[in-house]
Amino acid sequence: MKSTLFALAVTLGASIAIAQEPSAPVKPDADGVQRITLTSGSYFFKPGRIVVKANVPVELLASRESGITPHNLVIQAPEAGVTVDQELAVEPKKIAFVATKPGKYPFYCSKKLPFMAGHREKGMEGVLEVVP
Ligand SMILES: [Cu+2]
Repeated sequence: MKSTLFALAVTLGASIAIAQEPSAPVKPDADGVQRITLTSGSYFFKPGRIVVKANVPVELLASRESGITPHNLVIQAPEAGVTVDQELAVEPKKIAFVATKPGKYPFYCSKKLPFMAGHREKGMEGVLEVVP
């Protein structure tokens, strides 16, 4: 019985994880903007994968968990017209861009203390997937 429950919990957990990592682009709002809420903390971004349509405006509502550890959001994809370097706060910040070129671009936190692994290495990295 216990193992059945455990298997069920694992299955549920897996389907929830899949639900959080969509492969279809975000549905734009009525005003045509693709809005995505992105949260972060030590050491993750959620969701870890963002799928958007090219040449459609994107608005990320990005924030971080409360706490003293600073985090930021960096996307260096000038070839797709996207360059983001923003400090994240508990209060969500609106980050707007239009990705012009399909492809997969990493987003990450560039915070790092001397002699320590950076936040990106610790897991604060995700993928911005731009589809045609
Ligand atoms: Cu960080």
